[in-house]
Formats: sequence, C-alpha cells, structure tokens
Amino acid sequence: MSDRLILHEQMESGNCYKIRLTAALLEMPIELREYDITKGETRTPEFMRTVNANGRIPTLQVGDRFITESNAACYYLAQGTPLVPEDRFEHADMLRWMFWEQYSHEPNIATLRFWLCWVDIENLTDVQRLQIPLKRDAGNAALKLMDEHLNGREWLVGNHLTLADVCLFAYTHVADAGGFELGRYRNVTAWIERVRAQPNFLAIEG
Ligand SMILES: N[C@@H](CCC(=O)N[C@@H](CS)C(=O)NCC(=O)O)C(=O)O
Repeated sequence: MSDRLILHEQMESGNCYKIRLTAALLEMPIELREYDITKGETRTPEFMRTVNANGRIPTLQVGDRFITESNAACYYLAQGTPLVPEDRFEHADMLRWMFWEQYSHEPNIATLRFWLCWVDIENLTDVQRLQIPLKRDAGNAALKLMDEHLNGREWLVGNHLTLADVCLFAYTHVADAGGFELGRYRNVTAWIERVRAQPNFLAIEG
C-alpha cells in the first residue's frame, strides 16, 4: 500500500479506535488528525466539504481520497491479510457481524457510553433520557447474543481473529462506561482478553 494514510479521528471514539487497532495489528503506519466532536469540529463547512459530507469522524484519508464509515475503513486496510477470511462463507459471516455491529450494537452501547461519559446525564434532552432504558435493553440483548455465540468458540468467525472481532471489540470492551455489566457475559470477557493478548495489540487511548 503506497498511499499516505491519514486517520481523521478523535482518540476516545471506539469507531476511530477500530481503525487504529486494525492498522496496529497489521503494522501499518497511519498519521492521526485529532478533532473534538463536542466542539463541533466535524461540522464545519470546511470539514464537510473536504473530509466527510456527513460531518463525522472517523474518516480514513488514502492519498487524496476519503473513506468514511469505520468498518469500511477497517476493510480497506485489512483486505488481503489474515484479518479477512478467504473462505467465501466466512468472509460473508465477517461482514454480517460488522453490519450487525453498526445496527444492533454500536447505536446502543456506544451511544450510552457517549451520553453518560461525555454529554452527561443532566445535559441530555428529554427524548434522549427516554431512550436510555430502550438502549440499555437493546445493548444487553446484543451482549447476550455475542456471549451465546462465543460459547465454545474463541472467535466470532472461524478459528482465528478477524475484522469481526476487531470491529466488535472497540465498543464492547468499554461497555462498562455506558453502564453495562460486562461481568454478566463470561464468554465475552474471556474473548476480550484473547483480543488484548494479540501481538501488536493497541489500547484505546494508547
Ligand atoms: N457509522 C459511522 C458512525 C460515525 C459517528 O457516529 N461518529 C461520531 C463519533 S463516534 C461523530 O463523529 N459524531 C459527531 C457528530 O455527529 O457531530 C462509523 O462507523 O464511522
């Protein structure tokens, strides 16, 4: 890969961390550009014109082109490496977990972490406050589904670490910051330790 890689990101974001972790595991150098979403730095006309019209990080810059959506950026980096299964079924199964993460996991677990740790409960709108129990239930349902799937399995797909594990690790391992009790999910906590033990593992704020 010869293009210069620049990750437009915010360190605390799990969506950004996925990409840093993918690059670290693959020993790919990437440059970092930090933004503060709480100050609206990804909503400026300049950012939306040049980096992401959707006004969000992460965005992976590849030369002079930009890949938005965290899981697409991870996929860009990992194609052709052991993180992406060659087997056709396992490849699709890996994508299944990555799509599931964005629909059933991240909107619940990451959002509660953001609301409770960054926005703060007293600054939430009434609508957001009403959504907390719904997101709590949906987040626990997602963790339970992972826990059941990991019963008797080391990895989400096949028999080695794939992007499915990397993308789901990002917000799962910090779910306690969103008020989730990870200790209830023994297979998930064992899996978290397996991911942490990988060569070249990078911590979220490391
Ligand atoms: N589906 C997107 C979600 C991106 C996203 O929601 N980014 C958040 C930070 S994790 C953000 O930039 N929020 C700032 C804003 O919406 O203004 C992805 O996976 O990259």
